[in-house]
Amino acid sequence: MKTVYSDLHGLQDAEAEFIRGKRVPSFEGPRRAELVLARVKEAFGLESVLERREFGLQPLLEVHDERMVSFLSDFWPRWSEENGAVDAFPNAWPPPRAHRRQTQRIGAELGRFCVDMSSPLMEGTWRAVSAGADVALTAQALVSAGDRAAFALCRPPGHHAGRDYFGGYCFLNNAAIAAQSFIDQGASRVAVLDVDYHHGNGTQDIFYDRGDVLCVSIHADPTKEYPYYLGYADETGEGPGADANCNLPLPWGSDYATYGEALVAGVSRIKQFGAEAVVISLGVDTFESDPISRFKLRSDDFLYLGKTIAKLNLPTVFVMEGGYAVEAIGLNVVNVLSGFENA
Ligand code: OKP
Ligand code: ZN
Repeated sequence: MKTVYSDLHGLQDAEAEFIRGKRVPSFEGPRRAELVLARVKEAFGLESVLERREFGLQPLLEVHDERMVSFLSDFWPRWSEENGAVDAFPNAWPPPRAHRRQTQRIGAELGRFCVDMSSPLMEGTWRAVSAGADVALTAQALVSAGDRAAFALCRPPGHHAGRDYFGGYCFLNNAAIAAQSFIDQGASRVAVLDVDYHHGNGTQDIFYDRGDVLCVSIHADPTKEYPYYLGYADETGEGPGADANCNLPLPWGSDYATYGEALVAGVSRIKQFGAEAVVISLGVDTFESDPISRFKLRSDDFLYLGKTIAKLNLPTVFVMEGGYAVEAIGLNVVNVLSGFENA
């Protein structure tokens, strides 16, 4: 399978994030993608890696609010003029029942779109994240042109970015952008299967009222884990999207015995739905040694995860999401992809 990669992701290089009240070095950094790339080259060959093509703004605007997209693209000059070249975190948010009014201060605007303190903006953020979306779109284009599967080695991740908000290391929802692009090319039913440790709240938000995109997410119990406020089993979709959203939360400490059952259930939902293509939000932060997560998957389990996804027998776009145990991230990702290919 081909991998699409752009080194522009390196422009998103946050110094710090905030965990349990402390400012700590960010777990989400350029090394993650560099290590995955190195392993992919070893496993599938140098010639399996392709540069991205550029698709412009239109595919982003199919899933994101135009105001958020222009906020992201225009942010840095305004922010740095006021505050200097310092990573931007919000420090104010609109409270419940406030109207979403536009203000005249860039810091207050930041709080209207950015829902937490894990996604600082910096000079290169827009170039990094728009390249990431192009990486996902290039992989989708390979699959729509006939490749059975492709791997979009995106960074930073995307599945916490909703229609008009971002957070959780994410800015643009690469997986949603790829799924929407199948629809725009004529597919009538597409599925997103999110195997990241964290609930894909942004993807759910984008497709919640739509019946043409089924979202299935397997993740840690949101009463204890980010993104906290979404990801519960009773969120099943609304309006035309009724029954086209499936959350499979699992307790802390879940191992592959538990995880594999949820995965089989998720895969059979996708079959029943009649999806014509599937986008995998591929996080490997379910790994036993992940520093911010609490599932217990072992490196070999990722082979089975890939094999189970292959049973769908659908055109498949893998989009990189989380995974913070950098020493094993390359092996774990390659295991999913080889489990899929050798199924
Ligand atoms: C991104 B992805 C809470 C801190 C939460 C955000 C985690 C984002 C994970 N202790 N920080 O889904 O891997
Ligand atoms: Zn995650």
